[in-house]
Amino acid sequence: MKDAAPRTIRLSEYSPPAYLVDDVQLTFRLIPLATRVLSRISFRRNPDGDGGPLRLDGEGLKLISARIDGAEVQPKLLTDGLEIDAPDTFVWEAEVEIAPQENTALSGLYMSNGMYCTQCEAEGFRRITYYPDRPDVMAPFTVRIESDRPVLLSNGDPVEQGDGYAVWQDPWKKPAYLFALVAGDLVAHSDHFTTSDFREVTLNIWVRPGDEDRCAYAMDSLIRSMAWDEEHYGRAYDLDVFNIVAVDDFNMGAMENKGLNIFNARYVLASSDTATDTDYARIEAIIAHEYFHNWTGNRVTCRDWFQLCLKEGLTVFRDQQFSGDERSHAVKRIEDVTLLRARQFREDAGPLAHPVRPQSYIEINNFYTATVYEKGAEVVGMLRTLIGPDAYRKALDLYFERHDGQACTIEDWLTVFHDATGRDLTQFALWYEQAGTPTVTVDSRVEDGELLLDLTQSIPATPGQPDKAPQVIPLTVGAIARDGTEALKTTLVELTEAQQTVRLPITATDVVPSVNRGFAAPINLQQTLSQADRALLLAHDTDPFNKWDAGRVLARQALIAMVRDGTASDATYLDALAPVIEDDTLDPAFRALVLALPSDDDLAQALAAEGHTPDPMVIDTARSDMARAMAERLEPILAALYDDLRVKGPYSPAAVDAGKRSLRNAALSLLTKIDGGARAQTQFNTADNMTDSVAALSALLRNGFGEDAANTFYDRWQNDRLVMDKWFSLQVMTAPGETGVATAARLTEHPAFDWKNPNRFRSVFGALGGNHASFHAADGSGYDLLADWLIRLDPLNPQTTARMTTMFETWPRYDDDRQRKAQAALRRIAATEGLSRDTAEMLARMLD
Ligand code: B3K
Ligand code: ZN
Repeated sequence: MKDAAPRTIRLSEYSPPAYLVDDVQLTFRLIPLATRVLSRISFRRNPDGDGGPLRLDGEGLKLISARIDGAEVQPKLLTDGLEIDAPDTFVWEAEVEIAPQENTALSGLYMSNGMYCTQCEAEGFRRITYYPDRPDVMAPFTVRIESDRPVLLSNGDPVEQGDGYAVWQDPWKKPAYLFALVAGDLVAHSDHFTTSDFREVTLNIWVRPGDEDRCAYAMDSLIRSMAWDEEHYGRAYDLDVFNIVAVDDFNMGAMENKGLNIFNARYVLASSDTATDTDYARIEAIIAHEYFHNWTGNRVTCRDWFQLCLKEGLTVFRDQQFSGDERSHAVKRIEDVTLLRARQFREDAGPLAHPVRPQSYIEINNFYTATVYEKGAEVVGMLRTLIGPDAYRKALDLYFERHDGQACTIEDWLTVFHDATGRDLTQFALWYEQAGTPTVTVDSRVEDGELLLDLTQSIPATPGQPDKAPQVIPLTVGAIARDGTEALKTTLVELTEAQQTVRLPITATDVVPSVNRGFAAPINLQQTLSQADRALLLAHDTDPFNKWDAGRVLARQALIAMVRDGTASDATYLDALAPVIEDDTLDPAFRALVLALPSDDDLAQALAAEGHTPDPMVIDTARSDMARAMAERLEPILAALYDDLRVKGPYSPAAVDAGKRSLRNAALSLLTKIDGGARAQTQFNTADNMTDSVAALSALLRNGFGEDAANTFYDRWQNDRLVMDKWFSLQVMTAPGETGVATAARLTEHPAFDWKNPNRFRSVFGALGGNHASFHAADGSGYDLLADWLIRLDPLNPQTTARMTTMFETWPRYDDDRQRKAQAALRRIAATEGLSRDTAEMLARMLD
């Protein structure tokens, strides 16, 4: 089906709906190629609307019949819906036909391995029936499903079921994007939860038969999330049943449909032999995230899609708090910031930069971005830092009390904070409006027993926003004296001007300032510190984030010197690293992060920010040389860690054991550079869990002796789809130099490369994007291979195609030749006949 002519939607043009909906009743007669959807919808004219006819969204629907108050009508059919004059209150009844079996876009009602399932956010409901498919139209839904499948699910609570049918009722008003339906041959892993208001809730995780023994961790995460939300936000669950369904074909991670979360199977299913510690942590975070949406997203939803960060930024912030509480705040913060810098700072620095609340879009699915999610979460975190945890809780209580059942805006959100604290947030609101990562420069000196900081802030120009006003930047500042003691405890400084000087009392005469502790503000910090200053912070900073970051800056500077000047790896960095790595009072998970080098892409980003043109092969070589130098310099420590940190006893995914494995495997990765692969091979042969197995296989592959292990891994796991995704992605990601392109091309020929499955497609091409030297291969072959496959995928699955074009977003960083090749690849995709609106918008933004 061809998209209608692309239209730009603007926040400034928002107008309330002409009609509101009081009640929705749907009947589904499920048939793969001819499903009938019968709707009975009670409409009422919106007193705040601007009059006009009834306009319903609809896409690819075959209208069988339509009635208004029982009388047959002939609405005017448009390419993207229908229109008809209607009275002030009336009942609309329609019957439409759709073909879920032919729905390869995975938006609306589609089929995955014989199971019917839905994905409606953002605008998939209009592919199911005619409806005002916008989040500010909210209604209770009753859904009857007729099908031969044994398990029939929809939102809310079950009210009736019999042979071949089931009826579900969701009493809570919701927008259509939260609608869900599932019908399939499924089995449940069940449990229960009693809420703080004594509601007995049945919890079910529905999976394909055979997968039921891999649900325990997701269930455990769900129960912990439910308890956490009660304790920390006073939010209890509000239905008698909470269902989660795992689906193999899914465009993203998961979806928070009311009472019926639908998940990509990879974020539900886990067992120690098939899932890594990282998989477990992601499952925990995503289960929590979708559950937390029940209040931040569902009970309080968004007025329009420009307000997406209202639910996503807040819910990401909440899931980050949860994971920090469940595991380690320091480790979680470092991981989150690493991701923020890798994805969001990268987005902010390129052609796709946009504000946390964008001003316009063509396809809203293109704005489920790192900026909306991750920077959106940072903005919530900054509000909390500025007003403190107690005022934050008070504001959130007011938010839920005032806006329960409503579709809200960022203005509503900020007004709540203003009303709860009396604080003027006019300048703070710029965080939602201005794109770009602020740069803060810090010059410091000690004068009369005080630390003086000269601070400046500037925000780079981004597409459509040449000039920026100064923002409110909460900077958390401490200081460490030369003897390693703390000379200033963490103090909050509010930077509001382009230039500002602050004075802080300190207890020593010679100190190193520790600025932006905990990464309180999402900024690029430019602070002139010597290597010795950074080494002091790495050794002694009491703030774990800045302790880690001091090491990271040393590593980055050393690597950049290697890349630019061809210098040898830096002794100061390696010397500073040793005592931290062997300090067993420090959490092993933290030490593993200290040991990790910035990625090739991070280094390219850093070089570009300093005005240099990154050369991917030179970067890759430098990073590999540095890893070898680390291994040589730290060998005795690494070898001892490797031997001592072996986890005994049965596998547990909990943070303590996972942390030990992460440090031990970080040591293994370095040691494999110099031990000929002996340890990795032994570990691969004897591993009793997937974390150790994947770590060993990666180390072997990265160093060129992984071929046999990869084959053994394949033989063992060829029938397990989630593990096979790892097999595909590991080979591409670890392929040395530019060879990842050939590896990816070869793997696309493999019989198990089911390119229509988004997980499998991403396992090869997402991994290619993660292999910097290969994707940016000098001959352009990485760009061409990706372009070929995106052209192939686009007609089937525009959303996943459009999302994967972001692998090209950094093209302006590179040399002229690579730029030309990347642009040529992008133009070739853009010139494809019948290209989707999704992909066309992304290409236009990247090429303009
Ligand atoms: N809200 C969904 C994302 C929907 C993406 C639509 N393209 C999952 C989440 O953020 O929880
Ligand atoms: Zn979300």
